[in-house]
Amino acid sequence: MDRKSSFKVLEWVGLALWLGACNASHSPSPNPSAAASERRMLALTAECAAGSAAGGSWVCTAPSSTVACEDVADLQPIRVQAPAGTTCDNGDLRVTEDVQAGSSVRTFTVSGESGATLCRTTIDIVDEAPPVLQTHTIGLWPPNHKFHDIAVEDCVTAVDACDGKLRGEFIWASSDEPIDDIGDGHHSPDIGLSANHRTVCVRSERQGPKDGRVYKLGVRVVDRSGNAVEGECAVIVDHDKRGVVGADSGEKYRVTFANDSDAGFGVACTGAPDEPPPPPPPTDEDQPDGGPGDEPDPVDGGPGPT
Ligand SMILES: [Ca+2]
Ligand SMILES: [Ca+2]
Repeated sequence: MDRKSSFKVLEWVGLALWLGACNASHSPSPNPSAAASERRMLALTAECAAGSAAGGSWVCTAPSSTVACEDVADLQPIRVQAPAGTTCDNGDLRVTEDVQAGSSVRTFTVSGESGATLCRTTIDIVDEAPPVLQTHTIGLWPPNHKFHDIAVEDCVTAVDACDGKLRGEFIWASSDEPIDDIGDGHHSPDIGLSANHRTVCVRSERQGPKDGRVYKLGVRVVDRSGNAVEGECAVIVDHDKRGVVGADSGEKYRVTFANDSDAGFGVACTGAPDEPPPPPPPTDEDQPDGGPGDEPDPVDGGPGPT
């Protein structure tokens, strides 16, 4: 009598969970360590099939030659047939999995109680669905004109049914206030991008006479099969802490990051001034004629600065 039992191949299917803290003072970013433990465990089983295998070898038959990642959990067991004269016992079957790097074809090996291989079968586990994004809202405070680094994982949480190695990058950023206008401290630029496109820096400031600043950051996340999804998150600088929260006043400008030559690429995100920039050096007109700092007056039409 067959003993009805099954043996599971435990497979960690990637749920890439990108969560991280940023340096915002009241960011609602979830706890990264808690999120990192959220993974879904899938199982594949092997069971003895009725009848004997043709020939003198054991035969393993996969429940399907191809399956989408999200359907792996619903797969039926691998069917195992023993050669004529041999008894298949569910209780003896062991299943192991071999994943070739760069391939979605998984080889499943069924072994007997002694560990000797009985047979193998393959399943092509395909990923045709892009990751799913959950976007976050990030708050910056105080509006002291400092840059804050925002990583892709601060901006979005990406989950993919198949893939634990997702690639994410920023593709654009925008602001609902001009770079330099009334009551904003006159610092510029306000948006920068790291060399690997995985961190954007935005300046924590807003115009005094307005209703708070809202940056938006565009991201693209791609899984190893090339399935891509785009999303955006908001970075908000409230006007004050007396109840005037940052309101989206509509996009005033946008910086795209498609090419290294785009505005915003390569802008240093560190060393932002805490105080307004120093006044320009005195010009010749500020010096008394013939005084120690006086330079000869330029000749109209002469060579300009090089
Ligand atoms: Ca500015
Ligand atoms: Ca606004």
